[in-house]
Amino acid sequence: MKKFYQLNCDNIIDYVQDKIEYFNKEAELTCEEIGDGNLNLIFRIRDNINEKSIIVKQALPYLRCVGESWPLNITRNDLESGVLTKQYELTHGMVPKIYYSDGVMHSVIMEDLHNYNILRGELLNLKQFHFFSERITNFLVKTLLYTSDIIMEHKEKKEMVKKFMNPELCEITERLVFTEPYYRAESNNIDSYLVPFMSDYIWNDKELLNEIAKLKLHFMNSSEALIHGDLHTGSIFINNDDIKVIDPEFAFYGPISYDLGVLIANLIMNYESVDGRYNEISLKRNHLTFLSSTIKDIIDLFKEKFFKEAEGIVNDNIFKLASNLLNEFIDNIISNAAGMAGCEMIRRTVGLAHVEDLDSIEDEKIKKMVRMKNILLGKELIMKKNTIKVGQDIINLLGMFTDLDIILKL
Ligand code: SR1
Ligand code: MG
Repeated sequence: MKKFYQLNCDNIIDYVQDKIEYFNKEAELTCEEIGDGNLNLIFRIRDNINEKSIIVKQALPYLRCVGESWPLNITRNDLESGVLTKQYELTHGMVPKIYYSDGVMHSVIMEDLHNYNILRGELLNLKQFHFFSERITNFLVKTLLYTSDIIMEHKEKKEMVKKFMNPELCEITERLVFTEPYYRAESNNIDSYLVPFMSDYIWNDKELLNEIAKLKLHFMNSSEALIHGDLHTGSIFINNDDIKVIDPEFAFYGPISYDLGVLIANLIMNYESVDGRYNEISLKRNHLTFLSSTIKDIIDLFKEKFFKEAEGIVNDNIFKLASNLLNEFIDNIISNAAGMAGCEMIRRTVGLAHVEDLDSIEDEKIKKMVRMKNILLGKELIMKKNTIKVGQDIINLLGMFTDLDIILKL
């Protein structure tokens, strides 16, 4: 009877050679632990002579960034392999290829994207990718529309809802994105100067809390499509002509707006942080122009592609007879995506898990201002979500708190 054991650099080479026929049996392989994420062990196994490598990802039985006090079921990696397989098929390879999925070791052996870099890091270095909005909207439409009731046979879709139930990882999002940042919870990672600010602008704003609660219920109760569930800029690999989306461990049947909202939020946070990390005006301006057109295009291209593809193949008689169903469905996605983006921005500033874009700003005074601006912008997106219809509506909000330092006398 085969048993689970934790992989490490001493035992993993034998494990890999036993499971896949990828490397020559005599090859001299090296192992490097490269995981710095919040949840898993990740290793790169390489044959330096033949320049071949693979990645092994193994689930830990607890939340890595919190410790054993937050236990997690290790079977979550099995779900992730299932999602990657589905997304690979739907997108013709926009996610890493799986070589082996191990239901005993709860590990996945997959393609190493060694000639790609993480998008977040590239954006932090002011790199621009003008094809990104086109590609990521293809990924969104293929993975979301084609797993939804708009196109799928309804019983088959319900089987998928069952197959991709992911209660533990959903609970992390429900707590860390939609609950704990909105009161003084112990899990929050908040600098003391933000405590009175949060009290004034967030924690005591009952109307805002009501909107956030509604977004949480929407997240929990809308089995619209097989969503990625954590589509931030650290979940996307990129090079000069291609992207790959990784890490769908938070995937489940949820609201389409969540993927779109998280992505937009992370691009906005990069936008907000540019001022704090660079001085040269033309360099900054150029990057901000690229980011704002990317954000705008993602919304507009998503709407256009989702509608066009759905219109041709919608699968349900009443859906076909309805006069405006698709337009209304897409409009709701865009409004809710704005709200989801607002929650992601607030939680990445004061919640348990932050983003490098904001935290790496060295000048403390500028960091304080950027964080406050980010929180207020997040709030605007939530409160004005019903007015967000097209990409430009989000861009119009980006300039709102330009003079925050003057307003708040920082
Ligand atoms: C405790 S896990 C923290 C965050 O990391 C993941 O990437 C998700 O965004 C999660 O909320
Ligand atoms: Mg991740």
